[in-house]
Amino acid sequence: MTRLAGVDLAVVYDSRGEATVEATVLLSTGAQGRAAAPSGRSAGSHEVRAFPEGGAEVAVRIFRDRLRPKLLGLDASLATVDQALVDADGRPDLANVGGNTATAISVATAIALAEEAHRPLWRQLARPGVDGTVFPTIVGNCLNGGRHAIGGPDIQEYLAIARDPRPERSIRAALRVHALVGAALHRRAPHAALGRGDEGGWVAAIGNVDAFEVLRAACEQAREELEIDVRPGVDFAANELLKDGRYRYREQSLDAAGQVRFVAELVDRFGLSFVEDPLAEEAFDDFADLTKAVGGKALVVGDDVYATDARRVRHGLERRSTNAVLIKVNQAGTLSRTLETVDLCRSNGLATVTSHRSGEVPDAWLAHVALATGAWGLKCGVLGGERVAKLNELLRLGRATFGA
Ligand code: 2PG
Ligand code: MG
Repeated sequence: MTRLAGVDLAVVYDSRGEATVEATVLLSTGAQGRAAAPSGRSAGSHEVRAFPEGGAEVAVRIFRDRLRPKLLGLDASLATVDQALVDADGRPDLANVGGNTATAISVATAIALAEEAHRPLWRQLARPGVDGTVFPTIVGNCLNGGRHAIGGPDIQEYLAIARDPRPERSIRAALRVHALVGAALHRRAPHAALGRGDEGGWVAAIGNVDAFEVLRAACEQAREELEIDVRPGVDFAANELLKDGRYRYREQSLDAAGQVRFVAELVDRFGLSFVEDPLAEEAFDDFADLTKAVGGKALVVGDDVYATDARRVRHGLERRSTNAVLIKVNQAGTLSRTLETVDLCRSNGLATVTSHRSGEVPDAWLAHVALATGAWGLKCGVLGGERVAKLNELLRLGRATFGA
């Protein structure tokens, strides 16, 4: 039986320059895996705690003193290691050892197991019926706002939704929209500085609705030029907009019914095909109202409302809250928990979108998680080395299927 022969954890930095953790796993057969965990900024309150009190340095100390002795010598299966991580913590939110510690060790273990089996990570994790030939739609961040930008719109993410069987085509389309959005923003204010936000999208002083017009025009141009299906999408991160029961924008403040109407109007006016977190994290019924109104023409995607937690997704299924679920490994804390949520979505007809975090690491494993889970989409940004690492990995996986 293969055993966990060595495991270590160390501090590394994410794309915001904030400390996170990286795990190294050694199996008794000699196979190794290494993975780092990312961090969110608009984190939902139902996701696991990324770090114990005190942050990444404390996480490493706790790992060395208390966690490592419980892991060494275990049967090296993902289920056993993930269960040991959860048991060692003792709390569902993993606040004692930290969700990022668990994520990094879980993913590093899966990578080591894949290496031992001489197969790619996606095949190691593949869900029943997934053969690795169906590639995800690219959900690419073109314009940043909210807590991912300084001086941008209130809405967090303006996205290009690029859909094509071949990843090199969808990635090219998302990159083209990003470039066209930048050019349009520069034309609107030729003397103003143009920056980039946490996820590599542009940051400009532009109104919430004007930004949709820029995005729509860029998508239309890219669609015509490249003959690739690319449409506008959005992540409202509405939890961040909600204050004292109202969704507050610079230009207006809306109650829940007003927010549902506003979002439905935007879907129609700008042809949005992807609408993430248009409502706050407890608003299961308001989500259902919106899905009823626009679910036939757009994906309504739950992020903070589900926090990649199977119990919350079950609650959403009962209420028909959304038709899609965002999947973030470090919201759940382990790959096993993540795959449980994915399997629940797959058996109930909910689309899944595998997602990065705003503070990312330059690892590429996320592309494999998307492919392995038959994800409808991969949301990983389009620019910045930590985002491009995932896209380039998807290109490599695409070549394995479609040839050079
Ligand atoms: C989101 C994510 C990633 P964060 O809201 O979907 O885009 O942001 O990682 O800050 O939670
Ligand atoms: Mg989100």
